[in-house]
Amino acid sequence: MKAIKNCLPQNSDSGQDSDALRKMSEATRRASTVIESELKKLAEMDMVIVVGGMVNAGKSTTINAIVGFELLPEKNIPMTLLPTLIRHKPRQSEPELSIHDPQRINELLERLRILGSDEQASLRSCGEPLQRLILDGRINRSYQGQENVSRTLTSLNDLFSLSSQLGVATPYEHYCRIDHMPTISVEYSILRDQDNSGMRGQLVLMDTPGYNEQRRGSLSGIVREEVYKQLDQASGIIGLMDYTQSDPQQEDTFCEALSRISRQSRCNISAWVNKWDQKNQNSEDENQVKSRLAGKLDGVLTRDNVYPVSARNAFLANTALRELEQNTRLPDGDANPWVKDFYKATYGDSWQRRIKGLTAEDIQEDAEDLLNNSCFQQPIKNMALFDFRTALQ
Ligand SMILES: Nc1nc2c(ncn2[C@@H]2O[C@H](COP(=O)(O)OP(=O)(O)OP(=O)(O)O)[C@@H](O)[C@H]2O)c(=O)[nH]1
Ligand SMILES: [Mg+2]
Repeated sequence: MKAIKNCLPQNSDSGQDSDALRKMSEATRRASTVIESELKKLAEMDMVIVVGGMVNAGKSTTINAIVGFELLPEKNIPMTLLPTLIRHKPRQSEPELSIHDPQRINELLERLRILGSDEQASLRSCGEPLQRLILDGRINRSYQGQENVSRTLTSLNDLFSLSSQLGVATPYEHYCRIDHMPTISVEYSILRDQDNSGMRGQLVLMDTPGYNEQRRGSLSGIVREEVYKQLDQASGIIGLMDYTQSDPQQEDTFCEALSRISRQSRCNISAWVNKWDQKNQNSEDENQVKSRLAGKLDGVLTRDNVYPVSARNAFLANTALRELEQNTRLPDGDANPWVKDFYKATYGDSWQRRIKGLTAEDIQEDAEDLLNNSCFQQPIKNMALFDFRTALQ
């Protein structure tokens, strides 16, 4: 606008008029190029949905389930330390991991290599991939394929955890900035058959460390602060609750955090109650869970935004369905432990006897049942609808 005002005609002389008009049309062209590029940026803007919750709630498993690949490290011990972005890229079947400024991590590896003999002993007790990385490896700018991506992320998380315990300075804060986080691009298997033409941006999920993550050493105390201050850039938050968590205070603490966030930001919040496969006749039913959480999160969400889910079964089913679609059979169970877990979740403890004679079509049908029973599809549908249709309104 300023550019246009500055070249408005100052007097009525005709030579000067045509000169002024030429300048004006030039300024208008420049202004419209700027507007066009801003609109393009808006249209391509990422829609970030943060998956948050306490340690071990199943945050990484939830994202692996959506993606249909075992990409993010998940274990029954505190695992995720580095927040990680997973971007849905239609038609990209091979996951690709990008690491921002890898030289900062390579400098950390150098610092570990010159530690004294006591610390070197702790290095020898860590997992083999990390030991090899510390001994003579380096981190690259990008990694392709499920195995490389998963191994690299596990090593990176272990590297930051070990460095923190040894009191070695890490570039942790740098990697907590949303534009510096390790980022995986891949097509989410759960959105594969969706019509993407109406999308106004790219859907991105953020895996986070547990809200109560407290690793000893140089990172203790800063993890939560660094990660949660990124939330003002989120379009939505999935608050993951652990159905099997027996300490109600854990849930209260995270609900208070969600209430605080909801007062500060306008983002859409839903609560997913994970590990629903552990429900039995004596435990809380769906109605009770919804009422309890909607009560605790009054003003943040309603009963309709509380979803009991089994991320583990959704992960197993989605991964099996993707394999069956691509290779018409499941891979060897000895080399791929998830396959045995899938059979066990689908056919029970006597799975070895029950899978004899089953065709690929039978297994596909049973995997679809497992996915339906994981109750995962409804919240996914709502999340995608919210994200693509309303985030920019
Ligand atoms: N039974 C059952 N176990 C689950 C489910 N989802 C995750 N788990 C298990 O819970 C444990 C923790 O899962 P993760 O996905 O690593 O949890 P997280 O919240 O990412 O944990 P941190 O990164 O350490 O904070 C693993 O042993 C998972 O296999 C589920 O739906 N049902
Ligand atoms: Mg995790």
